[in-house]
Amino acid sequence: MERITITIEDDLLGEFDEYMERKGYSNRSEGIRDALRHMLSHESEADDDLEKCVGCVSYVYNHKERLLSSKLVETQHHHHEIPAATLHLHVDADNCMEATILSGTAKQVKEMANDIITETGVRYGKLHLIPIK
Ligand code: NI
Repeated sequence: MERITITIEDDLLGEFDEYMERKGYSNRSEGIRDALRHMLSHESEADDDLEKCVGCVSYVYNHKERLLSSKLVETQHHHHEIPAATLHLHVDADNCMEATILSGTAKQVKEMANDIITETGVRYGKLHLIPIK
């Protein structure tokens, strides 16, 4: 581990400190390391489709919507070569939230996540892609 010195405007540092306090970081170094990891993982998303990755795709949907639940299961079977595990939460009488964890190349993970997110009736779909090095 190396020690570095950085220069930051007071306003930006103030905002960063408030953010860290809200999130519960105990020191600036850990907050800055996480910010860098976040920045670099987003950068590599577009970089190399063959890179080994894990991903978490989260989304909300209405399970009473015709055929949607079975379409989502169908999507997972269609991509059965990609290891996946889904956590399901019954949010209220109508809505479900799912978080599906995927493992594969960046291209595979992005394609499967995209098939889920773009299904009609799936809302707030978002993929968190994490490169494994
Ligand atoms: Ni449910």
